[in-house]
Amino acid sequence: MKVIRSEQHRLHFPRGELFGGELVRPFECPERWDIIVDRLRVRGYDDFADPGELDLSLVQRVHAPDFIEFLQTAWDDWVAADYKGDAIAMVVPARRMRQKAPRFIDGKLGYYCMAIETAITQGTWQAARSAAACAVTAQRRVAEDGVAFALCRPPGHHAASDLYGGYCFLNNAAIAAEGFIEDGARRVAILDVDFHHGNGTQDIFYQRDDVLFLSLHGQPEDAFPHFLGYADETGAGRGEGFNVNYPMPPGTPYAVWGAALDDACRRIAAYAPDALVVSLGVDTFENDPISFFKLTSDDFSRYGDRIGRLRLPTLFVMEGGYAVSEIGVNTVNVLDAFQGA
Ligand code: OKP
Ligand code: ZN
Repeated sequence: MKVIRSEQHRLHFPRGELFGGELVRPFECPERWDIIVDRLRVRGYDDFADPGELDLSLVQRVHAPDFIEFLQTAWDDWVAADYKGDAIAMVVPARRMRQKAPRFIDGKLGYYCMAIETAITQGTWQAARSAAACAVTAQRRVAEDGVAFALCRPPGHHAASDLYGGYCFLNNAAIAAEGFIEDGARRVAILDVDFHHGNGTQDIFYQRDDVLFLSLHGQPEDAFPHFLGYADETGAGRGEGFNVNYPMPPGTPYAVWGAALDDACRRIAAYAPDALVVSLGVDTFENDPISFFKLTSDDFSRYGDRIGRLRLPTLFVMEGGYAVSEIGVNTVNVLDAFQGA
């Protein structure tokens, strides 16, 4: 299986993440990427490549022009305001406030932000672009090989058309789905197995019937992103019935999670998509420091096999996973079992 990855991910690593009222070392750290690469090599993956130049027209199909412009200029605006730290949003347009992008950077950050733990740094835009480029380059590879892995960092599934946050800036999986459609796919399914609800991906395709979105995640009552991901969010307009959420409670074991995955796989099979995008987060792991499901490392093999039995052209796009020492084993267990199915 071809692996598309870029060293440019290192350009994004904020000094701190706002967590529990403290600035802590970000959970979403460069070592995550290194440990996945190491494990891939151990397991015999040797077909690594850099992404090609990012096709901005695909990004524009997913993200609003003003949002793209904001991501490109936010750091320079922040520096021009003479701030010394990383760019962090502080004030957001909450209920009954005007939803209008202001001129000053503090206001812009809040306008485009869905969760303020996520800082923008000097290299954030370039790193986010490289991750999206990995997704698109890997997507094009699926036509030849039937499968590919985009080792994206930063992740993407919380990013909506005009929102960043939850460690995400550009929605890599959504951009890749648009790539499949541009290449002739009539239907694409996106299966989001990250612990967190893929609010950005859901929102981007909510009104569409050519992209089926399914997400297994910690229930919003208890889990980030808190304000989306309920089971009654089923799509709107032509998209009614093409959004499927499986919110699950704290302590969920594989017996329950795997049953939800099986239901999701049956729905995907019934939809008969031309391609499948898997938003692959491994923060469902029992020892993940910020999540509450109880999957074991062997469970990642179990579900990789289930996805493999769909026999669909499949693109894996890396999302979350914060148990850094086990992130490689868990991620590659999915890929190995997929290939062995
Ligand atoms: C990104 B991805 C938990 C705080 C959560 C943000 C989590 C972003 C997850 N107490 N902070 O979906 O893995
Ligand atoms: Zn996650």
